[in-house]
Amino acid sequence: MSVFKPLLSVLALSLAAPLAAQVAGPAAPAAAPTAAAFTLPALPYAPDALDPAIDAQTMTIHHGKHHQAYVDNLNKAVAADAALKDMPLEQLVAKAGTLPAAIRNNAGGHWNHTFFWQTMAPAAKTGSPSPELASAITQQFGSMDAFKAAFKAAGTARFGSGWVWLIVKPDGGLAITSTPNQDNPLMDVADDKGTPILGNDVWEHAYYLKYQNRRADYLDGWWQVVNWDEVSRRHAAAAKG
Ligand code: MN3
Repeated sequence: MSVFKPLLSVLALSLAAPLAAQVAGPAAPAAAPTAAAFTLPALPYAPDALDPAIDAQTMTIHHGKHHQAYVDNLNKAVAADAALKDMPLEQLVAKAGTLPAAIRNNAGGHWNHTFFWQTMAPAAKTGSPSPELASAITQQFGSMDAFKAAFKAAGTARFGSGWVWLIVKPDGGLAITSTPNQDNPLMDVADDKGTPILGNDVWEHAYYLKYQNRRADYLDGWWQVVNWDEVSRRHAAAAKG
């Protein structure tokens, strides 16, 4: 019987672990029931891999300092409230408008940046929009160029800090929207709700070291590193409902 025990626990772990965790690598040791702390995900590429669209120093500080701070501050805020201690990130985001500002800002910051890293890729590995996504973009915006122009316009028009998004609306159609601070379209407080499939961070910390005040140039350069394979995957998942 003892021979089968290790096999059984491996099987139990792999059944319990989320698919993403299994794909990412060996299963982590089972977490203690009380340790629900959020952690900084590793960048899916080297910090200099998005250069010249985004320089290595910006990536290192953005991921290692800014994103880390959202994670740390989210853990602090959640630890202060027993009712929120074990709530998944997606739920904190969905009800952000009913929660303290520290939770709204830092849960948003953690979700948004995790999404941001995943939806970018080195220029040689971005793939291209799936036929379904390309057709949906053309149908909604007229052409890929018109879509990019509208996305850039929304990004430059965002006053102060925030994000610009391409979302799948509840009716399945595409829309461009922008949110302030670390809000996102999954939040109850969003003006335009939907599932983000692409998003760009237009906080100055995302571009200032390389582009200074030229946010429009950052928005132009960023298309080189949009991970179209991942955006297409997310489009397919969201459009399926
Ligand atoms: Mn940021």
